[in-house]
Amino acid sequence: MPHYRLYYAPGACSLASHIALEEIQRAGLADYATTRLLLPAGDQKKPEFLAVNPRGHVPVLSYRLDGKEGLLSENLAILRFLMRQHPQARLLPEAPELEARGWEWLSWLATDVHSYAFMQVFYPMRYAESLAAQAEVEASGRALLTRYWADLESRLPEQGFVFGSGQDDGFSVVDALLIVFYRWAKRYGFAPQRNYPRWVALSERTLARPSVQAVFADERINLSDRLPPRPAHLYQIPESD
Ligand SMILES: N[C@@H](CCC(=O)N[C@@H](CS)C(=O)NCC(=O)O)C(=O)O
Repeated sequence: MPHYRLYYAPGACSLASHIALEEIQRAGLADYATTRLLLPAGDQKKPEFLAVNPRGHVPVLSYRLDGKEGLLSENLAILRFLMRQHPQARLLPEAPELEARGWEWLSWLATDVHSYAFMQVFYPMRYAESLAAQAEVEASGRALLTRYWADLESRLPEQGFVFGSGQDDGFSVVDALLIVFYRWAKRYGFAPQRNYPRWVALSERTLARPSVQAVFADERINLSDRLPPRPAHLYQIPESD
């Protein structure tokens, strides 16, 4: 049986790959172990992890294929690899148009929502030097996210998962990635429960799923745990001489 190892950080974007692996394991298709990194402690910049991923990011998947060990980074690449290796896990619909719709969701979430908007909120010190400029960067990220949440809400179904109908319940990696952002939105004060009833209902369905409950328990996270301190010490701009 295939065996994987996922390098993850609690509640990070790696949560989606973690849920995908748990779905695969529960379907009896492979098993996996995990290595936990704590981002606020700077584990991702330590030499032992940089040897695994020199970019210093989670997730990373370690796998064995045709007798060779491999390492794969980038959340979407990992999800794609797992889908190809385990089509029976039905991590996305097979029909070309629906599959493309799934990638439309995944790429928007990974690029616009995560890398473009949330990064401004998480790490304004990477974009600007003075505290006032950093506050503007953070406000820009928040304004973008507020627009994105309205867009997201307008595209979600009233019932079921994003691909909610079909012969099984339609749970997919789109729902797995969406729960990452729902948790972040709650923790960063966007109060989805006030404005986005479809997103709240979808997230509740996702959270009730046994694989998701198991992964939340394993990562020791919930929807309202404390925000990590800003790891400013990792990203200080060098003093000029
Ligand atoms: N492009 C990467 C981004 C991964 C990423 O930003 N991971 C974050 C956690 S959500 C991380 O490891 N951050 C550590 C850091 O930036 O120091 C992917 O999609 O996998």
